[in-house]
Amino acid sequence: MHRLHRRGRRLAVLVAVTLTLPLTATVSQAVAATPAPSTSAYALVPLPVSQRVVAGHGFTLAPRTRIAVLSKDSQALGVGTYLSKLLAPATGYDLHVVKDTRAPKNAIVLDPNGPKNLGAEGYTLTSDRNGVVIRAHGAEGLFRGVQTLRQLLPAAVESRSNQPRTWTVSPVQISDSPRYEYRGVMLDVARRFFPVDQVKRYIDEAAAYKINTLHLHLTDDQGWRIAIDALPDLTRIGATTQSGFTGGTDWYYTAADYKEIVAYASSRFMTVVPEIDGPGHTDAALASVPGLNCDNKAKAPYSGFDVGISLYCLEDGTHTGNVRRFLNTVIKEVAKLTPGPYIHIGGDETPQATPEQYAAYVKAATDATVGQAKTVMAWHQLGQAPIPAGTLLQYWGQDEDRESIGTEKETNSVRFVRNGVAQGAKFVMSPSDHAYLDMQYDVSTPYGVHWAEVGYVPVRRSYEWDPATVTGTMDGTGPLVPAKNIAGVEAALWADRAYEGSGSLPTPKTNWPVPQAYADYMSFPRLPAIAEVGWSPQSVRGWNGFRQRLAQQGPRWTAAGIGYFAAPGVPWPGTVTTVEGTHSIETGGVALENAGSTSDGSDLLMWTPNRADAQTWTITAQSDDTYTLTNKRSGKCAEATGGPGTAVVQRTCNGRTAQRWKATPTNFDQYTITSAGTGLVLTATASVKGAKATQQPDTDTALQHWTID
Ligand code: TNX
Repeated sequence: MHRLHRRGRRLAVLVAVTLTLPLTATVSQAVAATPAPSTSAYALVPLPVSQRVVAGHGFTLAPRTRIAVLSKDSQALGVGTYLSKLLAPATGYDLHVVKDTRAPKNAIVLDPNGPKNLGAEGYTLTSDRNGVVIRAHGAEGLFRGVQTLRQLLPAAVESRSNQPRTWTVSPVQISDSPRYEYRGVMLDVARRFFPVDQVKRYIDEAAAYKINTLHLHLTDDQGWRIAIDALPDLTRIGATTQSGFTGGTDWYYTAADYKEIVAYASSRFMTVVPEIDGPGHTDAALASVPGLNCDNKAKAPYSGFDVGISLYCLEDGTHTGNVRRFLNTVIKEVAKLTPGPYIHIGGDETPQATPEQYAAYVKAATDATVGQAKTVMAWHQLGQAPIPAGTLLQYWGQDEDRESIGTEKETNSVRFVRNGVAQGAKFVMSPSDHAYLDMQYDVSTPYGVHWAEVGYVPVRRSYEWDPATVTGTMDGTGPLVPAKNIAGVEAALWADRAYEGSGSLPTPKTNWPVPQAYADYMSFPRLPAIAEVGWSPQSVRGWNGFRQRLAQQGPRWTAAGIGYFAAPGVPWPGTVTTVEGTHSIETGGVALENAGSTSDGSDLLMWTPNRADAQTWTITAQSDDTYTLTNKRSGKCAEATGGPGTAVVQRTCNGRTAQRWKATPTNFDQYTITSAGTGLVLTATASVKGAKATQQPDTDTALQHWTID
């Protein structure tokens, strides 16, 4: 695991905090202080619609505890078996799964005969000293409820080795169902091949957070990863490359491999969506099938790092016919192996295609898909062309697109989305500046790109967005996609640059993690954040609560062997934040910076957090219990003079009172930062990039509460 102990954090020797203790508002401010018992809620992710913490001891598992399934349904029984196997390694218990007609006491009861209004995935869970009952309308809801049950047990339950201890399920009454029916994650197995066992492991990791769809990006310039019987060259040639690698012989899924993935996903109530990308992102196909090229010559297999480099030949009737036949063959075979309703036909980034060529691709690919009785899914660009009603478009725009809405410079994304809506498309939201898991968290993290306008996607950014407004103007009004057209959310883990230092091209010395290590680090904690965006009602979500709950997931990931990023701003158990040291100083999702200026007297302002030097502050204790704040980029100190509303500036450090600040803890690991000179507190004027950093009287408002991480 990388950087568990970050700069500015110290590992404290602490009494082990019982991880299933109900959270309190102040759990982690000084972890050293014993968290006051509270009855608010358990640290569940995603947050359930409602939970009531019940007094008493909860249900303690015993080796002879039974898992009683109130049904003969094989899927419901399968959930029982799944639960038994899940609990076996850490507990050492072999809990028996029994069919029952009435709920026994002292058991874990799985009842799939709950009312229909629970929906396919809703469930209720009650736990007290007499047992646990999960009730749902069918097996799928039971499975979701079992994921909640896991989090009501001690974190050690996630360990794959025996952990002798008592296993008590926290006492609670939960009633829960998802906000959106589609909650997906995409793996880019085309740029970086994930062997079957690593895909399965990722399925388990995602299922724990109630993700229900696995989108496999199976084809791209750098590789074709699914064997097609009728076109063996697609894998014989097209699978020999990856982004950064050549010479592979088995970098693809055979039909049997793919079936194994689909079956495994299905056993976790997860639907597989296969993506056959086109008409761009097709070098691997163009290298394998000569007739897809205008000159009928196979291209060279590609193992580089660029996007937008390839296009099926759609310039004349003969070649368009070739593309049609090719897609019919491929999509027919893929559809046969895929029980789920969707085939994803890509459609992204085709700079060289004319509108006519693009439309010809869309016609060929949608005909082939509909011909196999599948629903078309595609990136939002597909909205520019005629599409079948009910097509599911995947929105990957960003704030830049939203800013352009209604202006003369509306982006193509905005136009394509609007056109898609007009054609009756439904949408899955994957805004690249929130939901792209390949984005670097901040300048300090080893992997990832930062092409999206804001550049970096810290955990908070992956959490703080709303699918209902993410296609609206920046104030959230007038979304392009109406609420009824939104099917859900998807996190996307691209892998075209899955190596350390991916801001630039790799060198022979570059460190390449194994795919699952890259996936773990980029997905945790951001995948659980997006899972909650898709599951929990917007009205119950909030960053301060989330980061407290998220922190309690850390020990679960450690127990499960997930190499996560112990992101700053999350009060991970066993760490305390110290004011002294090198920090990012943030409020409202934006960070204090000097805009890169090195001049005396320049204003400080707020910007999207990235931990670059301009946002890095060395906080140094002075003899009078105050601190100076020195900017790493300029070497200058934060200074306050004047009255309320005056901008806080930077100036050459001089040790005077105007450059001294007091830090006073408030709730949730936050501080008010008060000028020793003016007595006013550091205040951001808004939680948007570019907002001013001023000083104001202390009114205890949110933008006067700062994290120092
Ligand atoms: C854009 S957004 C892509 C991918 C890249 C990714 C890198 C979209 C549909 N396509 O081809 O891997 O950016 O972040």
